Amino acid sequence: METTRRQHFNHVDSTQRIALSLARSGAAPGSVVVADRQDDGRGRLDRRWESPEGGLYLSVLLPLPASGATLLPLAMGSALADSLGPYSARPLLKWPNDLLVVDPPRPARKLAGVLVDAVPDAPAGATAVVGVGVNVNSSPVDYPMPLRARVVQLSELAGREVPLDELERTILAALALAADRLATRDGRDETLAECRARLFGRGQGVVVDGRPSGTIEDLDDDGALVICEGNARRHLLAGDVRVEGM
Ligand code: BT5
Repeated sequence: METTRRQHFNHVDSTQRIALSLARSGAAPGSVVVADRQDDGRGRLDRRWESPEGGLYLSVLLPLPASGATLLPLAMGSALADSLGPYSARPLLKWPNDLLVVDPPRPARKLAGVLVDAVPDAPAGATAVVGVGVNVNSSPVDYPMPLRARVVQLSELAGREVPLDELERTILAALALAADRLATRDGRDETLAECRARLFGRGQGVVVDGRPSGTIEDLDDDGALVICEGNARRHLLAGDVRVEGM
C-alpha cells in the first residue's frame, strides 16, 4: 500500500489527533500527517510525548488487519527498529511500543515510541492510526530535566545529522510493509520471531500498572507479554509495564 496523501504542518497539537479525525471523517489508508513539532504530543495512557523541533512526528492511516491486530503495535515497533538500522541504531523493543538503546553501563535510553489507535468503524473500512515519534536531531536541553538522561537522538548514534525527509520515507515504507505482512500466517510468524529477538528485559523483574509482578519470559503468539510469576504464567495484552531498576 502506498502512503501518498501527505499533509505537513510546522506546528500542531498532535498529529495523532489530526489523523484520528481524518480517519473518522473518511480518509483512506495511506493518508499521512507530519509535523515539525507538537505542543501536545500523546503517548500511551494519556502520557505526554515531548516533541521539540528536530524530531520526526508522524501519524499514518493503515488498514487494521482482520487477524493479528493484537500484534500490530509490536509489528510497527519492530518495523521502526529495522528502519533505524541504516543509521547505526540497534534498539530493543520494550513491550509494547518503546524503542530503547541499551548501552551499559548507561541506563537504557528511549529513541522512539509508537502509538496505535484502532478505528474499527472508520467510513473507509477498519483503520489503524499509527503514530510514530523518533528523537532525531534535537539535543538534551530541548527536553524537560527528568527526561534528559533517558532520551537518545538518532543523530548521536549515526554520528551525523539525519535528513528528516529521507527518514520519513524509509519509515513509512517499512510500516506499510509490516502491516501487510500480518495478513498471512507466515508473515505473522516472521513478525513474532523478529519481535522476540529484540524483546527488551527478558528475565528482568517488572512492575505492572504500579504493582510488582514476576519476570519477563517471552511474547506469546498474540503478542501478549508473558510474565512468569512463580509457577504461574500471566499473559498481558494491555497495561503499563516498568522494568525494575530502570
Ligand atoms: C509512546 O508512549 O512512546 C508513544 C509515543 C508516540 C508519539 C507519536 S509522535 C506522532 C504521534 N502524535 C502523537 O501525539 N503521538 C504520536 P509511552 O510509551 O506512553 O511513552 C511516554 C513516556 O515516554 C513519557 O511518559 C515520558 O516518560 C517518555 N517520553 C516523553 N517524550 C519522550 C521523548 N521525546 N523521547 C523519549 N522519551 C519520551
